[in-house]
Amino acid sequence: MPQLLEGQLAVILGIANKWSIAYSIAQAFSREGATLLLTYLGEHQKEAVESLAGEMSVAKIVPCDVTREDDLTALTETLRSLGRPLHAAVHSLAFANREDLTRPFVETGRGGFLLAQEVSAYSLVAVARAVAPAMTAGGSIITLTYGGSTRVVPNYNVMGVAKASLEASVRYLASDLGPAGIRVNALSAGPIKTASARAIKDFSTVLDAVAKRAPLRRNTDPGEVADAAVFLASGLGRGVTGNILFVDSGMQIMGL
Ligand code: 0WD
Repeated sequence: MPQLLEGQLAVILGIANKWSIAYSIAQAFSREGATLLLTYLGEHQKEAVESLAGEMSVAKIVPCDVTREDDLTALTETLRSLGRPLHAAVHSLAFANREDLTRPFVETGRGGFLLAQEVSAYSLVAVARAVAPAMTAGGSIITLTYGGSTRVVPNYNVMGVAKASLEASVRYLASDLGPAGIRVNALSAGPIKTASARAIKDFSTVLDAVAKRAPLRRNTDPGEVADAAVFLASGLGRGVTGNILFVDSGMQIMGL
């Protein structure tokens, strides 16, 4: 079988450990022939990302805290220094205070609200601005979202509002960057057991509900999300931009 991303360069933000959705995407991109630039958040994640990178084709591993403009400027510089066009960028990260994912949404303070927006939504705008100059032959920017953006999911709270903002940002970015041949899309994944997901109170009841009620009667495998990311990054997705693609066992169509 021909590799779908042969000869491509992709930057992947958001690998924290082997359970991260970004790690599954990195593995799928690598399987399809892409060379990767990986980023990590803070020294504590550096070692983990370096050891996970071992089995993949990785050009460079660099630090990037998306709340730091210096880090984003350095990312642009690193991409420039590689001297080849960037084809894809994966933004697979989010953050909210744990207390905002456990108490009623109405209790959300200003600081927690703004923090979730900054890290989980605004960062896509900042990352798009940082990587777009390297996408000289067009490209694909992919972010990760969740259906809690449009429907109330218990305890998702401030993150649901941030994901709504993220999804709207996808549409505005797609409109801005489309003329340069850069596509911007989101994958809306079903719930997956990762470190971030464990911060959400009673997350296992959400997993149970999906397994019982989703059309496919099972939860989402990160590999399924990764394969959809390959589609969006590859030429097969060339006509798709500004879209929210659900990879959630069909859960989003269900009323009750
Ligand atoms: O059920 C799930 N797990 C779903 C996740 C369902 C649908 C969507 N998603 C989304 C998440 O909201 C997120 O956008 O997928 C994306 C990836 O999440 P994940 O793979 O579930 O979580 P995780 O492995 O924890 O990766 C998120 C990482 C952070 O991990 P930590 O553990 O440090 O919070 O996001 C990164 C960090 O590596 N991150 C940052 N990266 C750069 N700068 C920042 C930051 N400021 N903050 C967090």
